Amino acid sequence: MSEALFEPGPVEVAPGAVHVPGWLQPDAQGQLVELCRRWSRGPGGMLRHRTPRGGEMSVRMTSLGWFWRPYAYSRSLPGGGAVRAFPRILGELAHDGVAAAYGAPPPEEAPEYDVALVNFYDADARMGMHQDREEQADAPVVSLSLGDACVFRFGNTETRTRPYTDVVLRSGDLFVFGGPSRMAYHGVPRTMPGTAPPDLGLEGRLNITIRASGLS
Ligand SMILES: O=C(O)CCC(=O)C(=O)O
Repeated sequence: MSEALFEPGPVEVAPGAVHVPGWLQPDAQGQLVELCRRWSRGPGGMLRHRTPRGGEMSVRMTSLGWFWRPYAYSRSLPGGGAVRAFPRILGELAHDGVAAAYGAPPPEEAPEYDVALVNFYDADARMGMHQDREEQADAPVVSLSLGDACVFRFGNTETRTRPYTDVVLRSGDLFVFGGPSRMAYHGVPRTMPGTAPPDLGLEGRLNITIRASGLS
């Protein structure tokens, strides 16, 4: 597969929604994959959540900082144990990611990121169009992709349907959506199995979305 000599800079997909291709260097991607492995073995494990309508999500997920299930956060796991603490490195990556996407915000406006969802997609997994609406803060959502590429569908704030833009997210890409796009519907209609960087040692796709819950 041919590769671009230089990664393009940030691309605005919609107002407040910015794609930064190749933001994470290969060694940083490798470190995050190792951390995701550790987090996935921790309290809570990787769950396929059931939706209130009885369906089962095809993505496996673990939560950090706050436990997420469709469609609420809680401080403890369903069995009553503590949720793994929000890792400081993800807070740093979130702030750096927002700065990379938008330009550095003034320090007093820096949101407090305190929750992350780690999503694992095998070759058949996908995620339907949805809004990230369980947070009470309006800070931008920061999304990091690792492993297989995927089609990421970024839509509008009104409906799950068109207009939307399909963006290919590859390993190391950053996607930030806030401001007028914070409540945009988005989803992953498919991944592209076998496209992960060979040296990453990951079969499938990991996505980490970092958010400010606004909860206390
Ligand atoms: O996997 C992705 O890129 C999107 C994940 C997502 O939409 C979510 O966690 O809410």
